[in-house]
Amino acid sequence: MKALLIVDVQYDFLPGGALAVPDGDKVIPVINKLQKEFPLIVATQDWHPENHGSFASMHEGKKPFDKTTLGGLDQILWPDHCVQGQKGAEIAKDIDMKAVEAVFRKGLDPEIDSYSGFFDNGKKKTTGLSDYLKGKGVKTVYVTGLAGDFCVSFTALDAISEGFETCLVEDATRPIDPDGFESMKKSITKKGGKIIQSEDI
Ligand code: VGL
Ligand code: ZN
Repeated sequence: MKALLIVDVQYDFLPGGALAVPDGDKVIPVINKLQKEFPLIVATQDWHPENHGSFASMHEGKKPFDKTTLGGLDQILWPDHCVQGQKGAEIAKDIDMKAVEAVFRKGLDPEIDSYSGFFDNGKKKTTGLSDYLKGKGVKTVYVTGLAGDFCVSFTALDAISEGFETCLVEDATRPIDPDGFESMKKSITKKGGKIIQSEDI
């Protein structure tokens, strides 16, 4: 059994959003077209309280993309984004949600960031995604969405650690930083994941 994971296709990651990913909207038609190939489709949603510790606005004298530590981990500071209940946190209406069986929210704890759809960045708490997929008999996951170098890649790495055969669908994602994405793709292949194109599915 295979599952499609649609990571964080939310307005704040699309052009015009608070943390816009260049060409982020280009992933939408690719993801919608892929959906028909999958018996199980799951989405994730970055869902921060307004005082989230990953926001530069919470740290005096810091600006977005500065570095700090949060909960003992290295942390990039972001513009305020995906604030619970705000428009920017909504999953883009152009993503076809009819066949999406569940949405896993992450990033709720103000004290720690959560890039992966499976665990927070300290691997302290699970979102429940791994057990959910295993309970459905999923063996292979295909990871899509935004941003390629952060939440998509961290989700893929955790999927590998959780024992799933893992494919990152390159044309169904876009990165914030292309160089960062190149090194994340190398980490994924080194751990046994695959980088594929949607036409390979
Ligand atoms: C993301 C940075 C901060 C993502 C979420 O979805 O890739 N990136 N929060
Ligand atoms: Zn976030």
